[in-house]
Amino acid sequence: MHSPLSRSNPDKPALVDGHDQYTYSQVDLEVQRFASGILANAEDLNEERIAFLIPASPEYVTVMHGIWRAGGIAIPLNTASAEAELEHCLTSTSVKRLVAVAPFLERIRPLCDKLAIVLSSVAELLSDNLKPMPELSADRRALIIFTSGTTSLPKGVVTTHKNIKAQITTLVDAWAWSENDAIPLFLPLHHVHGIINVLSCALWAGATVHLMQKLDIEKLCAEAVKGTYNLFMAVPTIYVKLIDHLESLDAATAQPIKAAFGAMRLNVSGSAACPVAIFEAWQQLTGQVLLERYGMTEIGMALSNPYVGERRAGYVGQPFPGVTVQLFSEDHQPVTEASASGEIRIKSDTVFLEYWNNPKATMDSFRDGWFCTGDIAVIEEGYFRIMGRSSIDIIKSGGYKLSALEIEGKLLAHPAIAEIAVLGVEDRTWGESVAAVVVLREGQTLDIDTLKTWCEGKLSSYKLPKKLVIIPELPRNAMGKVVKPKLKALF
Ligand code: MCA
Ligand code: AMP
Repeated sequence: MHSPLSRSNPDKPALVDGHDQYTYSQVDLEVQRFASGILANAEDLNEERIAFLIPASPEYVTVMHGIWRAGGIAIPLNTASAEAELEHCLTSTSVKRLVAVAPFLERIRPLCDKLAIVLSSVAELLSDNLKPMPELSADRRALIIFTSGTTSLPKGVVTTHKNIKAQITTLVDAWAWSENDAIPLFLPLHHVHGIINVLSCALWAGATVHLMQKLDIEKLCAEAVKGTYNLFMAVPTIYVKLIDHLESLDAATAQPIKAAFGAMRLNVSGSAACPVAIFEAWQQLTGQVLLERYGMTEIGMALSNPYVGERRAGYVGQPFPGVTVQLFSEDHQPVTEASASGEIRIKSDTVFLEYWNNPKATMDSFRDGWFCTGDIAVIEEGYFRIMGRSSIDIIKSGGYKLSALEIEGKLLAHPAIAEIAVLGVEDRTWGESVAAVVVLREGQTLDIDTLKTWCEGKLSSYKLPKKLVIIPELPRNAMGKVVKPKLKALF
């Protein structure tokens, strides 16, 4: 699989960006030009890591597919990341070349200079001297996505061409993607949800992707009313925002929007638990029965409610065909008892290859060939229900996985902070929101706004605490470890 772009209908629009449309053959030609340009005198990039800082745009597709076609490993960076976070992504993967578009090109230049990375615009790398492309085996590395976890710094999740193909085809088959589909893409393009579930499935199936650089609820609703989309995929926070928006409108304005979502062939929710109240409110407003599914950066999608059949509120359904899922007890035994909980473990072609340059973390995340997700579930009447995570240090806010340890590590450097504990607290909009409990140094004061200003360049704004409580002492157990569950009561 060099470049998973549909070739069945070359004149069909693959991408729509504002008033501009790009057909499959136009996209393919740009990919070929970019792949030729980035290869320069080489015949194969041989898994060179090429990073790029590009928002949702035709250029994003050109670069991602161009790197794949030329035999490189694509590293899509988060356009909202702070410089210190980008530096970690670039140094931990020893990136030597980075591609960007304005305005990110100028923003990233000082960091590239500091790290001796060659920075290019997309335009500079488009060549009209089209070259033959290398033959790539399916087990070649193709993509690195950074994900937070129980360690303080994000890890690079490496997937191969074979993994990516399996992740795409699993969803294309299960959710009946076809070239008649049209979907809006507003999710960030440095995570599996945006990259695989929306963009790659659509381009594989020959569908049309309507690009939005940022979620714009009003524009989205206006396009929906025009009948632009028949498919919609989002995180629960976005459904909450849509519900709030619909409820803020007068009945005559809201009605066509509700009808437009109701007329789509599928609305999917994932990346975090969809509360039953949101599932029901969406159904009540639009008539759509949300399809909730469960996935993870390391495994793509694993569990899904059925496309045809009963979609159960509060449940994530059953394993996709080709994905083997087993619950395991704390002593690593398969859970056989009905309704007993256990950790979700996965075997599948969709499961990633390794954490980049981190064999210990890779080894620790597998047991007897099973990838251990750290998520706890039960099976009730044939449907999986996610009960939570084995680690309190992982926070899911608006679909982003955040590491409490990473946030604590960064904030501890603040001169007013003597001790800190970061945790996720229940929040209607974000699912969980980041909360911090702080012990101050003597004579110091602190509030959220000063903390926010201090964090600029160090931490992305969506990782910042939305709530801050100051206490004289953190509760600790006999081992000296902070007892975080006790702190939840403070919020
Ligand atoms: C934005 N803000 C947030 C978040 N997003 N705060 C907490 N959590 C968030 N997720 C803050 C910003 O820092 C900013 O704060 C303020 O909200 C407004 O920012 P803005 O960007 O305008 O917000 P938005 O456009 O409304 O963004 C909300 C969002 C976004 C659209 C829900 O968070 C998003 O796209 N989430 C999806 C993430 C995703 O795709 N996850 C998939 C990974 P201030 O004003 O103070 O600066 S999981 C995955 O891929 C697996 C495989 C799976 O299962 O899918
Ligand atoms: P990430 O590592 O960012 O890919 O996030 C993956 C994590 O998101 C999983 O390990 C789960 O904890 C969570 N997740 C994804 N989908 C769901 C869902 N439908 N319900 C509950 N949690 C989910």
